[in-house]
Amino acid sequence: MAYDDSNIFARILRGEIPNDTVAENDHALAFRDIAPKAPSHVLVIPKGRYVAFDDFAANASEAEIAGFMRLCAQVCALEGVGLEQGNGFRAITNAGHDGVQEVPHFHLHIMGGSIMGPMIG
Ligand code: DGP
Repeated sequence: MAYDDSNIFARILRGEIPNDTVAENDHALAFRDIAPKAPSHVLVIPKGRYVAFDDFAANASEAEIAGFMRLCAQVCALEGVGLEQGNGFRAITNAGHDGVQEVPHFHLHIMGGSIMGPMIG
């Protein structure tokens, strides 16, 4: 699947749509999900044009991957995000049709603040 620059996260990255940013670095942006599924629900996205996890893992540079992962770690430790108590969290990514991915720009959901329900359902 080719990357589509009109997707909502591309528009957020271009500053066309407001977002509740919690952290940012050169390679990635972390912001609160508009429809949270947990008391704390943050999305981490690369700033590069990657459709889904497999595209990112295969094609992103080492610097982009490191930047993305470091921002994830920062989100989990950041005061005020709701995960910093150290009680754990769930990190998932949906990819493609079977993964029921709604937004075709790779993103990791980081959720916590309460005990998560079953994974499948
Ligand atoms: P999925 O592609 O299925 O992994 O889920 C996309 C997530 O993105 C979903 O939890 C809702 C969230 N979302 C969709 N549109 C917006 C938006 O405009 N702003 C924010 N912050 N989140 C959004």
